[in-house]
Order: sequence, then structure tokens, then C-alpha cells
Amino acid sequence: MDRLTLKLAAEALLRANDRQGCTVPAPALYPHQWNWDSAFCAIGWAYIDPRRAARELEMLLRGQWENGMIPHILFNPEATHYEPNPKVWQIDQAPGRPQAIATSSITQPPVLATAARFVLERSGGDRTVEEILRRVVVAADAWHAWFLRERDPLQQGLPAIVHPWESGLDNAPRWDAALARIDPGEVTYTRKDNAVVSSEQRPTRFDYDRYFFLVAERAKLSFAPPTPSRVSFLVQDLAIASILCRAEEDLHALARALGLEVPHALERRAKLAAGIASLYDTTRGYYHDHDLVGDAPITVEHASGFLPLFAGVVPLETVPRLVARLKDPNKFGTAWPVPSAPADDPQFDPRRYWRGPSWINVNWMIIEGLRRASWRDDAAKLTDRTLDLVSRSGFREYFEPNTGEGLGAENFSWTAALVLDLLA
Ligand code: 2M8
Repeated sequence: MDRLTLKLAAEALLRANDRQGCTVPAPALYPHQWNWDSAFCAIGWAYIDPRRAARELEMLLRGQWENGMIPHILFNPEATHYEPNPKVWQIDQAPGRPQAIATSSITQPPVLATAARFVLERSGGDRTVEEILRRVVVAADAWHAWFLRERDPLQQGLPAIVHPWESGLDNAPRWDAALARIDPGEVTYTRKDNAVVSSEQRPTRFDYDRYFFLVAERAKLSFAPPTPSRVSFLVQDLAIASILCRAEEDLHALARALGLEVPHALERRAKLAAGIASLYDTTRGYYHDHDLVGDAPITVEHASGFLPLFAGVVPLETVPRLVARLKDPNKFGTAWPVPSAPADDPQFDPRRYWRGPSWINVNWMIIEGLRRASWRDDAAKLTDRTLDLVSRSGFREYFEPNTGEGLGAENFSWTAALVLDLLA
């Protein structure tokens, strides 16, 4: 596909996946509204129709809980081909849940404010867009505050996740040890994903047993803020900290541009930046996560280790070390970039979801991070290679990093949306 054909096809895909104002990630596999998917989609919609882009973000606000959390899934009652279905989350008794829509009880990486700023900057002063984004500012501010109020039990500027699904990088090897500690017992559940995508490209039964166990645990604990002694899984997630840190900066800029105040955004950003700095391992030369239940660093490497670049918090002297890992063929310098796990990791599985394949949203955040760090040539090369990958293999969910083969769902929305930005 040449670049113009790619652009037209990306636009057509977003339109085809539009369900009255929200873009489903992939109609056959993911028929609801997902949190960070919508934020990435809004970035693509901004090139087609900024009002539609703003609407995508506004649709996410329908799911906000009273405590500020914006959940990871907002369910479409007409779609029944995804599990876990709304009942499994048992949120009917949850304090402060939204009344008008069924949602999951967990969150996802907060890309919302970053996407909103992006949309505003491409909206040409459209009043309708500005009006919607004012509401987004208020909602994002409450959500950001929630992360540091309810999800940072040690007050270290490091938000913790209670479920691998919250990371968005679901079955990444970095969660294996923390999950292995859990004995889920007999969990009964239905899976529908394996009917759409080959099971060798999806999370395993080991993962799903624990995913469903943890969903039930949230309800059992009445959705209360987690502490390491009360929950089975609690991990300070470097990627969430990085994305939130970036989002605080974007929220601050967005609010100012709209004549609003978000008095705590920069303060929160500083706390997050300090938290992220504490996760850098000078000996190994990369950033990592921290397991709060096991009270130990998680030294398993992952592409998420580059996201402090996206937050703009990597010290100048550390950037070359990260870039060297990105280019090393034994680590992240595979033929088709960027593998989600390093090629020399014993857990590296080039066809299985977040355990090896390349993902366009991760590439996009790394490209943005490299630009911020003024590594323009490498950012440009990664952009070209990413566009070549999609031109060659289509708008797939993820890609085999050695061969470039498209894997996972077809017609995947954020792949199309972010291609529109990479082409611009
Ligand atoms: C994947 O996660 C969902 C659960 O949330 C699943 O596997 O069913 C992840 O790739 C996640 O990051 C993404 O938001 C979601 C929808 O694309 O799919």
C-alpha cells in the first residue's frame, strides 16, 4: 500500500468502527468502548473531524465513577460476544458507580488528557470542540487525582494496578511472578476471544484463571482502595506512571488554553517524575516496575521501560543507554520494531500478544518520546519502519517482530488512528 492509500484506508477503518460516537477497538473481538483505545482513536479522528474526535473523548466520561476513576470498559448492551460480560464485574452494589451505563471496575492507562490536548491543537478554534474539552478537563483532573489518592498506598508517586488488564499490556512477562503467587482455585468462566483469534496469539489459561479471579476479588473487597496486605495483586506500574506524568503536563496546558485552572496537575506531575526516577536501575540500565505484595522490584524488561521518554523525564545522560537497548538486535532492535519484550528474554514469544509482538501504540509513544529527547533521526526511522509495517501487513492488532506478519484482531482501530498521525 502506498502512503496515500494507507491514509484513505485508515480513515475508512475508523469510520467503519464508529458506533455512534465511540470507536470499537475491533468489531469481532472487542465490541465495547475501551478507555485508552478511545484516546488513541481520538488522535486519529482529529485529522478527519475534530468534533468527532472530541465526541470520542466525551463518550468516555459517561463511565466515570464518583471517586473519579474512568473505567477500562464501557459496555455496549447490544454486544454480547465479549467476556467477561457486565455481570461478571458485579458492580451493581458498587458505591459511586455510574447509573446510566455498565462498566468494568478497573481502569486503564490515562491517555485522555494527552489526546484532548492533541485534539484541541488541531481543532482550529472550534467552539463546540472547546466546550466538550472543558468537560474533559474537569473529568481528567478528577481521574488523575484518584490515581494518586486511591492507588498510591505508599505515597511514592507510583500508581499501582490491581489487575494486569489495568496496565493495558495485559500478559506482559513482567506480571508473571506476581500472578504465579495467586492460587485462583476453581474459577469458572467463558472465553470468547479464542474463537476469534488463534489461542497461540492470546493469553493462556494460566493468565485467564487469574484475570477472572482478580475481577471477583475487586467485588469481594467492595471495590475499596487496595493495600498490599489486602489484595492478591498490586504492582507499581511504570507505564501508567509515565503516561500519567505526561498526561498531567498535557492537562495543565490544555486547561490553560481553555481558560481553566487545574491547580494540582503540575504538583502531581512532579511527584510522578520523582517516582519514575526511583524505578531506574543504574546497574541494568533500564526502568522497571515494583511488586508491592511481594515487596520487590520486577526486573523483567519490557517495551514499557521506554515510556519515561514519553513522559519527558529521562535525564539527558540516561537517554543514550535506553536508545542503545532500543537498537540492539538482541533486545528491542528486531527487524520490525518495537517488540513488546526483548528478543533475548527467555519469555520472549514473538506471536503471543504482549509477550513479544510489536504494537503501534507503543511505537507511537516511543517515537513521541524520542522526539522530545531530540533524537530526531531515530524517531524518523522508527516512524518510517512503523508505517512500512502497517502498509505491508494491514491494520492488525499486533505484528510478529521478526517477520512483520500481522497478528491478532483485524481492522484494529488504534493502529489506523495512530497511522494517521505518523503520516502527518
Ligand atoms: C486488550 O485487553 C482486553 C482486556 O481489556 C482483552 O484482551 O480482552 C489489551 O490489548 C488492551 O490494551 C486493549 O485496550 C484492549 C482493547 O483493544 O484489548
